[in-house]
Amino acid sequence: MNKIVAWKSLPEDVLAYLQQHAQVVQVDPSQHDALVAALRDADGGIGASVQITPAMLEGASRLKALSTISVGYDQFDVADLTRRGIVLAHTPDVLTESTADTVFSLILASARRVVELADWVKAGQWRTSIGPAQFGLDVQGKTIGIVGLGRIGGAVARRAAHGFNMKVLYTNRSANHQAEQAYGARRVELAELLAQSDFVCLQVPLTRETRHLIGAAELRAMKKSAILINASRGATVDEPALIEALRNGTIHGAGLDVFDTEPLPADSPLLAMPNVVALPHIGSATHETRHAMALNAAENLVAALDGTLTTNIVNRDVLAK
Ligand code: 8YV
Repeated sequence: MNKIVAWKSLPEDVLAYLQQHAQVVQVDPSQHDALVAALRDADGGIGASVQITPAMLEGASRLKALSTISVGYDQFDVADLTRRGIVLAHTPDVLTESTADTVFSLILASARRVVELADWVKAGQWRTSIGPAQFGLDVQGKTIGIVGLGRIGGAVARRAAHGFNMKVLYTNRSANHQAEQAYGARRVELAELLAQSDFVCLQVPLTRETRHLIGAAELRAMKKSAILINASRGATVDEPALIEALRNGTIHGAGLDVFDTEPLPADSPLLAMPNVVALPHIGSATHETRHAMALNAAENLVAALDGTLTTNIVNRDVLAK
């Protein structure tokens, strides 16, 4: 029977499903050495939120497949896995809509100051009828610039165009004809997107090319009234430059679900800024979606170990080896 290491706790039914197919060893991810030892002895692995480095896989000679409970796979060295002949599977699709909902809640919360004003009410500050000091910015009818129009970007574009009558600009490696037809999305260069958008929304995976894609110069290129939304990965933005831009009024505000360091350190200047909405990386975090992701990842892993997985493979070239 195959042996599987799980470094994230799994819903009961998903664990039971895996146990029908393999012996499952559950490891507390904070116990680094125990995880490395378990991987050394395993045929497959499933988990999320832990960096799996090449060094951790030295001696893991039986390992045939890893399955991440996420769409993002920046926690793996994909080229190294491919060299080792290890299949990497991920969970796109099942989290698209709930993550797009998170993006939209950041847009609305930042523009309409939902968190700040709800705290203000709870603090007993609402003593007379509100005035301009509590006003926010419109969302409907504005321009959204989506940097990276893949699955989640497309679901954000649909909400923006159909739900909020927004004009959609986007950048992407290739044209997204479906989004152009269905949502009137217009593909532009990053410079034009930054200059025109009221909301700049990052939807790119973290790669060498997208690391610090938004730095001081890009923030300066945005409208002073614009809001930056990031629910992709923290490192797509130069965080110190963003803090500076928010402090100086270079941009109006930011809605952030991801950060350089997570959990966000208690002394982060972002926490003291009224023009920042900060969430604890909840992109896909609903009961329904997290369950669907865990099940999807478990099914991916079982199929990968069987040699029957055809979808959700990150390093397809490993199959040619
Ligand atoms: C979670 C995510 O961080 O799917 C991703 O790439 O960022 C999130 O869904 C992760 O999956 C935690 O389980």
